[in-house]
Amino acid sequence: MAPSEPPILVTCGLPYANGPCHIGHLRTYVPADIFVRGLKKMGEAPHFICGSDSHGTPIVVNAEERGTTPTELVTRYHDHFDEVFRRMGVEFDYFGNTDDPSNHRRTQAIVEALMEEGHVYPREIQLAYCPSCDRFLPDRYVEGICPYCSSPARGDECDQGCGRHLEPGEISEPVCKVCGSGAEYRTQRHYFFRLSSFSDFLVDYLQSLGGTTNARNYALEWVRQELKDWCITRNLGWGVKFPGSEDLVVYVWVDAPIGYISFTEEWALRTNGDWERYWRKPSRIVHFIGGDIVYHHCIFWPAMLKGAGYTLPSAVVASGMLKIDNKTFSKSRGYVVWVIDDYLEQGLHPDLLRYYLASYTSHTKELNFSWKIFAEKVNGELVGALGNFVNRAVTFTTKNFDRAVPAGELDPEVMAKIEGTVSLVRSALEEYEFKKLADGAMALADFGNVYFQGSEPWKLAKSDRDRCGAVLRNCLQIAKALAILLQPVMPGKMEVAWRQLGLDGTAADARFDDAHLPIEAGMRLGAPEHIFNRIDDSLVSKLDEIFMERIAAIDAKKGKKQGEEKMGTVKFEDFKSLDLRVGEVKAAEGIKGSEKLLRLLVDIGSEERQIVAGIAKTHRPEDLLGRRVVVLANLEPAKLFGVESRGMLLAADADGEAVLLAPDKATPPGTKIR
Ligand code: B3M
Ligand code: ZN
Repeated sequence: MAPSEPPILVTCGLPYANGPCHIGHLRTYVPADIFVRGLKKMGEAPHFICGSDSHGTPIVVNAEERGTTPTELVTRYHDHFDEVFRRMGVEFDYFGNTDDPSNHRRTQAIVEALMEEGHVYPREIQLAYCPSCDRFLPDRYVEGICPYCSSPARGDECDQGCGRHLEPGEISEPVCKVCGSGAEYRTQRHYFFRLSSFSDFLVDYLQSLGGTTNARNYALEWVRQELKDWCITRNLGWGVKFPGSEDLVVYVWVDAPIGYISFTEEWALRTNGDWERYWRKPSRIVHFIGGDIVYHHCIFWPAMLKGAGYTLPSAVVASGMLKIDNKTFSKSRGYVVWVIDDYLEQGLHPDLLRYYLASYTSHTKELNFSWKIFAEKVNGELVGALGNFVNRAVTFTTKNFDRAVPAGELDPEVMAKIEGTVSLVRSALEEYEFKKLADGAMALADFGNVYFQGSEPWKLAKSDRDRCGAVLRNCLQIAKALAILLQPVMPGKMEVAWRQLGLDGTAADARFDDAHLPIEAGMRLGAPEHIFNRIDDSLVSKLDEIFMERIAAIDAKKGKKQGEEKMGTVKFEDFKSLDLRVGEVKAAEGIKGSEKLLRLLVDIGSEERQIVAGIAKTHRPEDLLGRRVVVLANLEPAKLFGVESRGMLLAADADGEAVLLAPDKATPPGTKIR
């Protein structure tokens, strides 16, 4: 393929190599991958670059807490992200690491260039210093109060209040995060980037910046206010050494975006490519990022590039936020879906999630993820509309035309619909509107279903075989167009469709313009098979349960902490109101869809009670038969997984493992406990 002019480079915000990949990450990476695949379908030859962000204090703090080294930690998560991207079909041309020597070299070269041009200067500043640890406290090593809004804040950002980036020395009432002592301010020499002198340049630059309006507009608002010079050094051993200094490294937000350049160099080295075509000469650079790092990409980064004489990005595409079950995404509160454990390892196909992420809402709006909506989208849209249409076309042709594409005219109406969809998809990609792309293609699938249904080929098969053949050829043409148009979103599944249609080559290699190339009459189809499978209710329950359990475990931990802090006394009367009895387990079985719960029948003297107990992970049903247990018999009834539970077994909670209580010698069922 002839290289595009100007050459196109697409990048994704670099994941911190500091923890596992969750769906929030994919909200940026999947659309970027769709964009790149879409460009290829338009005949462009983009390159797609990303890598791990390996520096910064959170990584050092995390490594210390785990008793490991930053290098070890970073390597582990680098490999993890690399694996996730491969498995999710996010195909970078190069996935680098900001701790690689090439990034150290490129960062130092850029900082030196900025110094030579007078854009970097030293200044004495007051910095938080911990007397008992005997060290300066950069960024995450210090906590305190936000000077702007008085919320509790971290050293580098007001994470719980106004969300501002905090410069070193700004935080009030600093406390050392390592030992908890109050920190003091001490003077130290640091280096500043003269951001204030880039205001006029940035106003001009941002006005013509492509990408999504959210990025451009926020950035313009900031630039129109006052820009402060930016401290670009830190007292830390981990990072890129600041040129000419022994004890300073550059701030992580300097060397992280420079990764985009050094990864391009690494890619060029391996492929005989030319990195300067992208970064030293006119090119089209498109950055996909999360909506929370617009400031860094639209203000710091272009100013640095301008100051050091590199090519400026042409577009910044910022994704909207993610919600889980309509709650704000939060790892610490359990509102998170981990890509490997919660999704891929549950046997779910990557393309289903890719489709969800592309089609749920506009790229810049808030996306809500829940397993229920996931199942609805898969069952209704992918199985019900798309899969069903392709399957009907292929199966019907197989049965009635011996698996060969029938002859017959292609309907002008069908061809116009296909052409209209192709141009819609192209403009969707130009606008970074992936929902528009997915919806447009799905509307073509709906059109196909209506066309098939309305033409009644099952009747024509008997009454007018030629017309029947023509209808099917039109349907197969639509199916081919769908496979091409949706390949960027669902690359794996659309190859399955492609093979069934018996087409040459791959859906990946086909261009959008091939969508209206007539499908050849007489061509043999592949064997029909369902492209998508229904997600059944029990799977949804199971996935939901994993999620709910995580939240419950976190809440329980918090509750336990609080409980331990203020466990008051109860009156004997209150204790006596509990109907506690010895019981005997008469029957036990699992509950469909739940990994944790067992349904038990327990003899409590007066009757046999149905009780649902969360002990499936620790107890096999057959081992419970005949066992004596302690039952709380007057607990309010509750329904769990649709099964009524009337009572509760008492168990010790040994770090989440249930240890059942039992009388210490033979005691008849129903015996009261006092
Ligand atoms: N590592 C991740 C984030 O803040 C950060 C991105 C760097 S991009 C150069 O979302
Ligand atoms: Zn604040």
